[in-house]
Amino acid sequence: MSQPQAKFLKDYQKPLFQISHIDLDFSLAQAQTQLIATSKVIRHGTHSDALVLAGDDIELLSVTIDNQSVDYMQRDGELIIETSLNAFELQIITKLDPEANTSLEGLYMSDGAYCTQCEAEGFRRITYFLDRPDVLAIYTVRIEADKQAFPFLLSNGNLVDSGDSNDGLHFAKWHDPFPKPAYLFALVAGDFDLLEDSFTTCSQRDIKLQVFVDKGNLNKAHHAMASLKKSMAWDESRFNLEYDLDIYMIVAVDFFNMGAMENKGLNVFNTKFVLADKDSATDDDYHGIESVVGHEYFHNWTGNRVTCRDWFQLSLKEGLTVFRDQEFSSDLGSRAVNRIHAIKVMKNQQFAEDSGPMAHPIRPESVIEMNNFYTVTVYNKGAEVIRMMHTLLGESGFQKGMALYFERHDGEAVTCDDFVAAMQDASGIDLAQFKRWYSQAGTPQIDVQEEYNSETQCYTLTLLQSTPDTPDGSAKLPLHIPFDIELIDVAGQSIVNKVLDFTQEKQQFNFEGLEQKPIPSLLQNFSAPVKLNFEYSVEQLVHIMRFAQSEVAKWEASVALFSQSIWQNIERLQAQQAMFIDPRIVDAFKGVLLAQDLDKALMAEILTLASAGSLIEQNDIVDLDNLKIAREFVVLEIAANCEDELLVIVRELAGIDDAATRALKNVCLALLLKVDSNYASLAEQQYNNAENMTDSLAALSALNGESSAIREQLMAKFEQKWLKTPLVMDKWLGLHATFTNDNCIDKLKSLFDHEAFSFNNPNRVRSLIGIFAAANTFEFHRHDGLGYQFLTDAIIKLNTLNPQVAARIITPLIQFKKFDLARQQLMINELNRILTVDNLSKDLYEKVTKALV
Ligand code: 7ML
Ligand code: ZN
Repeated sequence: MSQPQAKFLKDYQKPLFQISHIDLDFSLAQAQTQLIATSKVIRHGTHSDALVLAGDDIELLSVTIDNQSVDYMQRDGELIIETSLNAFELQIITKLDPEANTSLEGLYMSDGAYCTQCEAEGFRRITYFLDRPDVLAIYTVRIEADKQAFPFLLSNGNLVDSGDSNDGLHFAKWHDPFPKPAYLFALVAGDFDLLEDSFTTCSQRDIKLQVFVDKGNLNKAHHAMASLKKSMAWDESRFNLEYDLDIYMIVAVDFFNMGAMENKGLNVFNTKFVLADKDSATDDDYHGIESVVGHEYFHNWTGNRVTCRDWFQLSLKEGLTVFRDQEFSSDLGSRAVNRIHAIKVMKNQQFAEDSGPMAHPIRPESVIEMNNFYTVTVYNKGAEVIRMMHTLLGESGFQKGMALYFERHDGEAVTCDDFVAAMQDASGIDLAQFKRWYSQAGTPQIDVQEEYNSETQCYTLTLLQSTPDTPDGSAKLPLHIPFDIELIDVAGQSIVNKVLDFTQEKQQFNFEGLEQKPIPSLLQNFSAPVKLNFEYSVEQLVHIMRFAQSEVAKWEASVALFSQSIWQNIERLQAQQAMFIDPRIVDAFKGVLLAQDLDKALMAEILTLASAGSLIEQNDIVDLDNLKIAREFVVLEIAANCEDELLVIVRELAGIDDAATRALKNVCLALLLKVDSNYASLAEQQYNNAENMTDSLAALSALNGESSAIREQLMAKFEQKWLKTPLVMDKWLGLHATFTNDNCIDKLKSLFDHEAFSFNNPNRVRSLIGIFAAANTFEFHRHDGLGYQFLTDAIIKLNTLNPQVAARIITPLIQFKKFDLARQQLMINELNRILTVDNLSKDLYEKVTKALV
């Protein structure tokens, strides 16, 4: 078999044909689905090349042009039609097998309902087509199916016809007036409960809003509906963007590879990001739903009205839409806490990707399997790049840029360069150097030196930037870096608060007239996606925690304090010295517990001590065994020295119905259980008194550090209560996956046969296997290699069932360079085992081969 080939951005060519209209006529039936696709095709320019359409895994029944049969050729994944006509009607009849489609791409069944997922290249699993985002067509879709089994027949746009036909069948016809690329097409047919509402836009148009959920879940759809209405109002007030169709539908399905999909007028969502009530969903779940509903809604302008020219431009819509959903969450909730979450994703996940074998720029130059590029780099670093432009232009300059972008490109398929050009032209700010962020992979490091001259009263910061080489070979030129700083005096007063324009490889910044050496708070608010290398003293960090104006800076300082202590103790262990914690560090955390003026959600963030996984990302190589010992020691020292304060909080805040209060109380509870396992009774009490899922789950999670009778008993109780609620059982599976115990893997293997688990459902696989590999650091990296083996066995099984999910959960296995040689060898052995699998998917092939070079 020939090996999968990469495609390159530099090879982009305009489409040879345009398809202006397409009519899709679906006959959905249990055994087989037939689709008649009728397109208006127009030749672009004067060439005489054949029409080449993409198609995957579909059975071709007939091809006609202007009602006449034609000659065609098929080679792998393509249908080639020779014609000399310049404009013609092309009709293609195909047969599909959605029941057998476990990949959840194209047309498939989710729990008895038909649904589709076409981004990025799934439409070619439905019919032969110019399946590329720069081909925009007007869609008319007719769906016919059994009326009883499939009472709702949905597609994009407006319903223009519907009725009954023979033999218990009925039909619906939808028309979407907005030309769109094939990846935004959607079809859903099934039986649902329907929540309806409406929204009046700024120009007084009434929009019908519909949320479709599995039967019996109507009472869990209200938060998603409320989130949708907030999203619509926010996009009008902050971005001046109004909704354009008369109806907006969201369908929640159980089987879905990603979070959700922004199909025009008909979003399809993973149930995880729709269904919620107090008993079954945590505060984090509520927050996640609001942000994903927002994300998909915001795509209507950033993605749908203006779309991508080609898939290398994915960050054009995703980076921008993540930035928009982050701003939405920040405007509605706590800006600091939202920022901290975004920073954690960058430091814990994106930095890892950027230093591993899959490193790529936010606009990749080459791709084997597009599904592998829905990454934290394209999405989250992409959003950081947009955020830096926002920092450089300010809110009003940025909004002018957005307005110009829509004025120029509404209805078009464009590039990241087009976006930056609009920002530059609208603001007058030169972004030529800034654009390097789009083509350079890797995380830049900024080394900072400070100098204070008491005679001249001048304080100098010297900044040096460099980016390590990455396997993609992209250039590493100096970047335009907005570097946000605060200088604080010894009394805690703010002296300087500004964003430095750091553009050279090495640059000095002088601050005159300072009577004393100030304390610098650097890279505030994570103003650029870079690694900061500055040797803060304990004293400086404690000062920042007390006095910095920025809440995010306080949190960053607390992370640095905690981390420093761990690195020092690892060194002590390596030198066979006793471990030790600086009492000023303990005091700093105690100070947070006792603080009267700090937001509780921020206190909770500070007291959520950095995970092993995030510590691993701070250094190039890591001594994992000593990391475990040192982290346990430092956590215990902090917790034990704060025992009284922790107890007060846990007791006083119990039962208060507020998310931030719960977060603080629950992190304190977890710390108490580190101090003394007798506090398990507190967790038990909380579980038994809990009136919401946040508190129930926090109690179980606090008990997850070691095996105990109480844990066993409560886990069994939880299982019994929630056995028939899959999304809640995902939490239970996740607790097993993060159990820090020698028997963890054996237990996980036994859960493969549990009725709540199925390899066919991505949510289940992520909860049991994905979370284990990504979050149970020390069990995954066991010396005997059983963790790697466990993951690899699952990946091999998923290779045929669902390649996308298989390739997503492999991430921790390909990032092996940080670990000792013995572990590296074990990981490499497993990757080699994957390479020997028959019919290895392109998804896994790309990641494994890149890891093994
Ligand atoms: C990001 C999505 C995909 C993949 C959703 C699929 C999407 C592509 C889709 C942030 C918030 C919610 C979902 C996603 C996400 C990976 C992540 N177009 O809308 O980007
Ligand atoms: Zn998106």
